[in-house]
Amino acid sequence: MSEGSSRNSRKGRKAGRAAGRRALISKSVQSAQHCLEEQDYGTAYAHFLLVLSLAPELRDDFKETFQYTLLKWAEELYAINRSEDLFSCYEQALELFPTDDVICNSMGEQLFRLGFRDEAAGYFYKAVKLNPRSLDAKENFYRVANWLVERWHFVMLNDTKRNLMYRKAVEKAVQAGCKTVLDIGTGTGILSMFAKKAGALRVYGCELSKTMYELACEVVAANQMEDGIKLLHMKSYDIQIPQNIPEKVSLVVTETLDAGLFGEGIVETLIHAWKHLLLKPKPKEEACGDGYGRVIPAGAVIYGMAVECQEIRRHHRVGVKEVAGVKLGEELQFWSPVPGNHRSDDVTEPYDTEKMSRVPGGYKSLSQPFQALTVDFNSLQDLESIVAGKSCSVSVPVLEEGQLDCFITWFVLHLDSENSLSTGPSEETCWEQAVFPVQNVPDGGYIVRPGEIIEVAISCPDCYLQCDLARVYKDGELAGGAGSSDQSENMVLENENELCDALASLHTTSLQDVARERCVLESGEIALLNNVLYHENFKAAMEKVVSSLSPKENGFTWDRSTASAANDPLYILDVSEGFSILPLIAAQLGHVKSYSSVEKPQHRVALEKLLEINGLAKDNLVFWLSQLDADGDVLQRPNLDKLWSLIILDVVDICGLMRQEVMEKAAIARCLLQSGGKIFPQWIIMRGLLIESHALTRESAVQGTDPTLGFLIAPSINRFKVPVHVFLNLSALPCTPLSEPVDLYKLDLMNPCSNYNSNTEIKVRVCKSGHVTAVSFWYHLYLDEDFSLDTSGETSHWKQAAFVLENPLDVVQGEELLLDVQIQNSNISMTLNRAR
Ligand code: 44T
Repeated sequence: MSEGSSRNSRKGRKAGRAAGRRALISKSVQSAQHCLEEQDYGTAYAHFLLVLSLAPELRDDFKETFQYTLLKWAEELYAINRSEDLFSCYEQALELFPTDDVICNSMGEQLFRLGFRDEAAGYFYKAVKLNPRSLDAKENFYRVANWLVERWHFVMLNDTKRNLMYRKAVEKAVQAGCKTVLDIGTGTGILSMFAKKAGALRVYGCELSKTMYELACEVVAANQMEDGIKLLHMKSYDIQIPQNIPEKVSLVVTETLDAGLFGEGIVETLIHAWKHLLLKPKPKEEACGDGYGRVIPAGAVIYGMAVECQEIRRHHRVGVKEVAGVKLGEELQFWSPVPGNHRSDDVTEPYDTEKMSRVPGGYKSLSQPFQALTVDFNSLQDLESIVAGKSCSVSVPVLEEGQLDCFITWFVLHLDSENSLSTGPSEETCWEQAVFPVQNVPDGGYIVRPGEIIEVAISCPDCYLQCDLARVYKDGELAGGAGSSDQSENMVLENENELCDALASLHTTSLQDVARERCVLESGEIALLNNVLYHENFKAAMEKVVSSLSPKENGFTWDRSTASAANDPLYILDVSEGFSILPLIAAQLGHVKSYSSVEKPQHRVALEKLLEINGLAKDNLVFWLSQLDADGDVLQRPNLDKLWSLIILDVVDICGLMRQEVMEKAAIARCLLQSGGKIFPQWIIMRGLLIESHALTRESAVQGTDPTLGFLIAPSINRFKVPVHVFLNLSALPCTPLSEPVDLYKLDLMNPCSNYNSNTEIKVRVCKSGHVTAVSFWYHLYLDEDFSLDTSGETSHWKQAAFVLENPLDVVQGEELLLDVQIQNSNISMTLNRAR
């Protein structure tokens, strides 16, 4: 058949169209590829879109090229702020490839960096579901999940005792006539559901977090209560009557509390609620509660206790005068960031929180618990006195001799007159305690003895609980606090008025001591400075590198070039995060030029002061970041004709996980080393062991419907569970070890060959029968064959981590198991299998 005649027949026309389509497709493919070569990603993207819409059969072939083009084009759109176009591109791409995890994950990343974190979480979650092996998507999902749903939700929902207590109190109030209920900070909606189930007529719940609000909607629907509970995505302060809720309520239930009681803003929240959202309070003389407003919890009593605790001490006070040959000196003082240095614009609380029962090394009570403060949540006047800065001082007799390291506080929450729960340190509770380290302690520590009285100053600046040492006295006289050389260092106050004045200024002014340089360090940085073993190991290993690289006195003949090389110092770079004195230790080795990458001006001043104290010349230490251009990379050669003798990388974060991009950094570092130069650590071994830990299990997911008293909450919130737990103190974690520690993984920073994206299956022998629920892990950092650091050691400033297994396994002693460990970037995944 000739071309001419076919064009006229129907079949011919169809064939012609098909040919035209083919031609268009192949032309577009050519254009797309040409544009790609020219890096014109926008046009390439448009061509590919056309091709893949016209020819679905090509989708598989072009998938990867298309993904690449999309990602590149999205980068450009992002750079020029065309975010709407950016998202349209992704939506188009997802229409072509609705089950593609890479596009889904990338969409999530774009949403995340534009601030749409909830939406991002949705796409990451979808990407993980589409491809459970995608470690990138998993890592992204876990990161946002941790952000969006705080981990304490799991612990609280698993606390049956707390749930029962709240249910009882709510039931009692509703039965007593409170028929309209507002749940402030509804979280997953559990308290609202208690109220509805108890027979409340109308229940409103407000929640300021978008993710939690959406979760609550899902939970309430899953329990078929959506008709009875109205949920609002708003802060209680913004609720308007009748716009948002039609009426004032007779009951407010809330658990917007933190370890320090007021830190979640309950005082301000309830003052507002009493003024705008609640019916009037019941007058005292009235017997019947009908028609009045009330709050659950009704009130609380805060208790405090004086405590000796070595673990808290080493995180809040530099207790050493010299570290690996570096004198710290009187002229320099290190401070921990709580509480005296708290600023009102800080987002964090002015206290630490700890589960005291899980502090490594334990603690010793130096006093009886004392009552620090009481608050009646049903009294507007009481609430307002707290905003007004309610303060008092309490005299506390010393019961046991010891170092006064901190005060801890907890509270007894009176839900109503019959139902209370305590967040105390020896209680079985999901709660932590608030910790107030005693500041500005003399060198030998502050020793208190039986017979002495500690005067504790309690106050509420900015509605945050605050607990300070005012003074210690004995028989009416000031006590020395043995070991204290300088009384003026302690805040000693003579009477109550003075106390209040001083408290008012305590949080703004520093003591008038000008001769001393002050440097505020994070608690992890203080623990690091206290870690003598760490610094001594570094010193010893650095000495070896220096001596191996320094030109020998005898040995070979001197010529001009070796002579000049001999005069050249060795260059050592420390790229530790945060404060580090390793460059000073290096500088003391002689013939070394040290480079520090500290960022904070305060840290720099402190290091300069230490140089002076230790009699080192200023030019021994270079502040590397100030030498680089604004966006200069830390890892570059010291100067054109020099390379580094040693680069110190900070590979493990104090949370207990490897930092991101360690291998990438090591790869660059290797290129910048002189021959014989080293990277510290040279290699890293990840160690781990099988454990049975119900505490970890309770922190990782809601355990069915039992703890939530029959309500279906677990399926919804458990979507946000994250298997890796960080910031653990393994030595104090309630758990049973079921195997010996084993090497899980080796990362060689000096010899990369075997490292990348390793998947390994490790044989582990069970040493005790039980139920393996998790694998705890930590790291050994090898500076060289002789000197290594253990991130789980007693003096470690690092915390440790654990991986909670998706499928726990019952095991018997002697059994051999296979642990599959996958590592990509800083993301870890583990599966435990029986040996085949
Ligand atoms: N921490 C306990 C906090 N909210 C508990 O968005 C104990 C911490 C804890 N919503 C370890 C262990 C524990 N209007 O979802 C949150 C929050 C919301 C509000 C609307 C308001 N005015 C507020 C104020 C807060 O309420 C929920 C609970 S607040 C914190 C509770 C297990 N670490």
